[in-house]
Amino acid sequence: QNKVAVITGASRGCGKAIAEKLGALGAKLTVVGSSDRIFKTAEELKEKGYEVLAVKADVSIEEDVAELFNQTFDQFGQVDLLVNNAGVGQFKLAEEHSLEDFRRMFEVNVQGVFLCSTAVVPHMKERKEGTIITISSDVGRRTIANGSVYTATKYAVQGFSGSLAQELREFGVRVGTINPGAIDTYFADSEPGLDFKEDWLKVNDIAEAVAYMASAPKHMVVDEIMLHPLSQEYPN
Ligand code: NJP
Repeated sequence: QNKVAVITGASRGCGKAIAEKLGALGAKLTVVGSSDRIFKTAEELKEKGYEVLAVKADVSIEEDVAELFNQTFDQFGQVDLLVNNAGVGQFKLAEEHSLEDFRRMFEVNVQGVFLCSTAVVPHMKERKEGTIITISSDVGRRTIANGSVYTATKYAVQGFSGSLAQELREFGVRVGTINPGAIDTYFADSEPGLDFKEDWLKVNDIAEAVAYMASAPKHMVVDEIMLHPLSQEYPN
């Protein structure tokens, strides 16, 4: 209630569902996306009665990230929750990836998490409260064929978040990751609702996990939530 949440990659997929869930719980929302789609999503959220700031920003660009937090502080005065959700993925054999594929996945999935997190850390440390949640992946904890570079980005994010959690614990700031299996979204140039994705996780499953992690009592940190479609073989 009355908390301020910044959600990256909120124009569609999991990020939009996370914004809807947090809005329904009474949070004020900064929703971030790299395309104009973010403004349409923000309008839909406003129609539900939520207080929303939409910022078009690429999380991999330092100036964009600075600007998104400047606008958030101007409008809401604080940040209680950062959800690092923006992410991109390409799936093919390692030798089929170009250096540009590699760079882009690391820029968005890793550099973006670094830039957004470090932009808000001093503020959270000063207030001695705050939560940073990163949507990582089950492939941040296991390896898969045809996902070498994407997997590498999510292992990197696990390392970054784990270390950050230890640095911020004494300041009362909580850091955790959500590590899902396959989710029915637009991810990797797909679209939701295709027949073969019928049994996959739904965006609301991820939104519920974020809400649980973010609303844990102050003395408690949920370090990690791992969730899979029941139909998905795991770990490999
Ligand atoms: O993907 P999608 P998901 N700066 O494609 C935005 C992880 N995950 O919801 O920029 C800012 O439907 C983009 O908006 P726009 C995955 O790694 C997924 O599935 O306007 N925003 C859109 O709103 C990721 O971390 C699966 O085009 C940027 C959103 O990000 C998270 O879940 C499995 C951006 C992506 O929506 C959400 O992905 C898994 C940028 N540079 C982990 N680039 C899965 N789907 O199966 C993109 O284990 N966006």
